[in-house]
Amino acid sequence: MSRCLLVSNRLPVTYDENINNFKSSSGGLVSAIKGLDATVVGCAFEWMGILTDDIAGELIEKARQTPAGNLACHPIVVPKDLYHHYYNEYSNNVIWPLFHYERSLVMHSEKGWRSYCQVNLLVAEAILKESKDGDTIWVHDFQLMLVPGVLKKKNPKLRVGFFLHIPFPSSEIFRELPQRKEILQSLIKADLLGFHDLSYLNHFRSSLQRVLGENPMPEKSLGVYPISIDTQNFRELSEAPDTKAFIEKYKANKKEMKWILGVDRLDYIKGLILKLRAFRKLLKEYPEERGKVQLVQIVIPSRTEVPEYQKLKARIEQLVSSINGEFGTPAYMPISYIYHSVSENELSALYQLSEVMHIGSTRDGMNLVSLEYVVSQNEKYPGVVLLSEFAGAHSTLSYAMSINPWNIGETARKMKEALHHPEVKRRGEMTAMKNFLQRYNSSEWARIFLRDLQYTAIERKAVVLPDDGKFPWMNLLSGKRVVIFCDLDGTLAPISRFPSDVRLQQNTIDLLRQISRTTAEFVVVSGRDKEFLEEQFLDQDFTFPLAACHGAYYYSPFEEEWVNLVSHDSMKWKAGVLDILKLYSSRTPGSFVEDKGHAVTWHYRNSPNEFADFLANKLTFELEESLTNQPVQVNRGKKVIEVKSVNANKGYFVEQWLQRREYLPDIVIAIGDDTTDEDMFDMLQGRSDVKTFCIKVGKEKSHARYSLPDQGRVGDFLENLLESLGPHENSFS
Ligand code: GDG
Repeated sequence: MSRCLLVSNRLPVTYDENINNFKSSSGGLVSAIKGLDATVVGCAFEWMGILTDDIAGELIEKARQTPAGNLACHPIVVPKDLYHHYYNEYSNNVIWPLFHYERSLVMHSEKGWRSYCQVNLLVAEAILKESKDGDTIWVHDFQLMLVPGVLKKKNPKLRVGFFLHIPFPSSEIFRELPQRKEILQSLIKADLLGFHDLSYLNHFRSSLQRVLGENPMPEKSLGVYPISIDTQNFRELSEAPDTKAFIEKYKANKKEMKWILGVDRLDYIKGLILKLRAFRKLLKEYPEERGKVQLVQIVIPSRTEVPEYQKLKARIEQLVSSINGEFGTPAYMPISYIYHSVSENELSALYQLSEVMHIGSTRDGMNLVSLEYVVSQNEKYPGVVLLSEFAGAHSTLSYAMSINPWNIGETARKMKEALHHPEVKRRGEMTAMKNFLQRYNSSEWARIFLRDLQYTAIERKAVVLPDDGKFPWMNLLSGKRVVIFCDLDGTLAPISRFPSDVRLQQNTIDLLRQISRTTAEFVVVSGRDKEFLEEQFLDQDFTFPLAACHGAYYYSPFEEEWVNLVSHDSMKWKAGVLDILKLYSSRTPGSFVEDKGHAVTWHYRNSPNEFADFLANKLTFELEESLTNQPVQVNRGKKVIEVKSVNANKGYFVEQWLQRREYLPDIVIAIGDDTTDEDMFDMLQGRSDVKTFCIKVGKEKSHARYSLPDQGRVGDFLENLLESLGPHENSFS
């Protein structure tokens, strides 16, 4: 089993003076990782994190020997003073507020930034020292954003993944960061960069475009992986005798009172003031609820030495006492305010006893509390989740009741609605969410991330077509079931100034005719529309299966008709996008818009360079902002910007094509010149059940393991391919 080094700011253990030793600590990331099942994920995990040098040397050794759960720990020792500047002055005073859209709380500091650089360097050096060949490095969160850059610079062979646990803000906010370039230039070095939500990924892409002027990250190096929880553990916890004891104890006092529960770390992003105001509004506007509902708010102390947090605590406590004063009676206290953490059994009991869980974060990377509440619910009498639409969990918990925490009146109305939500609806909604979390737990989250990381290419030089036009592996082809997926523009036919001028040349047609007579199956996979492919291929005296619009349409020579592989519903975005592209096209001389059915493209090859590039940057940004959460991909190719349905993807098409076959071929060859062909290469090179050879035409960066220097060598390659396929009349039926 390979080793995966998890790296985060802190180790998942904290020093406890009473026992003079370390014990397992809690927190979002820790809860998620502790639940990972190594056998499911397929990796043996070890954890690296910082300990400050004020902890005696002997204790540091103890930390090393104290596994967190079953994970070995490797402390990285950092001077306490340096840690303070890195953690408090930069991570918490700059990145945290800025990334959570709290610009007024950002406190820039030169020293903070210098310390951030220094600590990130120390962490990266410790990783380099600890890691061995074949290890995977998985770096976590906003405190360590410079680590991927240093690691890849010093050892490009290391496989490095990075996961951001907090939101990535809109580029409008991000570009205010003085160190925006340094941060982006490091993050793009990761082999895989993961976010909780698609909107964060889109913001990141637009930031690359706006700040660096380009998006150098291959599509497969970016991904959305909403974190989950250790579902099984929470299920077991809900049945544990200690939890039952808490339930019995509280039930006796609670009686008929309904509880709205809040569990939040003391932080301005958690929207605590807004929540209290909404609760006050509930009691004011709906007097019939007074005496019947109580807000049970647990606030976990956090960053207690920071003045901003002290001020927030004071404001919360003032508001709590004012509401209790206004609506309380000797027999009724509207808000039960608890300012300390509770045991996991007590937490589980509170989840089970509360009719409503309220998460009112103004911004929250994900929010695990909402997921924990769902899996702790009783099947027969479940509660309701009121969930801020600004929490990443909003995309996962599709049946939660959405709130905009800034709208106090509406939130109060939703609180009322949630308190009286019919039982049968609650049951259906909660079961659907629970079932999802049963399958998609924290192990699944890590497994998917690490699987994708496994398949991201590690810098390796492609093998260039030798002078004799024959790759050595072509000797393997004779007598085998071979399938060839081949692109058209820039591969079978040279690129032309006007796309409509592109034509197959006579020598290529001759070669294709001969290939069509071999036992190999040749499939043309193009971004072009159906009509164009028909013109090029259907009047020939040979026929091939054709895939148009990146695989959205498929033509089978046996059926002699086109099949639409993408559903109508997933194309609702198209009309709006066409309007935007036309607006850009009308002000850019020499450019035009092409409607390809499942994709729309803006071409600006013949436009004044600088102006068109400038508009292309703007357009990419506008599209990514407006298409957040739509099932589309925005791609920048060679002087084209294309928006296409995610299902109209060459990789997806090839995968479906192989899946529909009764037998897998022995060998699959894919060849193409464009960025859209990378999807095909990535998909194929990630498969272990079939031998694949992917060939990039051109010198640009690619994941393909083989390359032809330019389109001019394609003929040469096809000739040798033909020869290597061997006797023509063979049959495998
Ligand atoms: C960051 C991001 C993202 C809380 N109080 C008690 C207690 N907890 C546990 C909860 C939960 C965890 O702490 C809190 O996780 P959250 O996700 O809600 O929030 P952050 O700590 O801010 O985490 C966040 C997360 O990273 C993971 O990516 O979701 O958006 O900000 O597990 O159960 N546990 C116990 N007693 C308490 O009083 N035992």
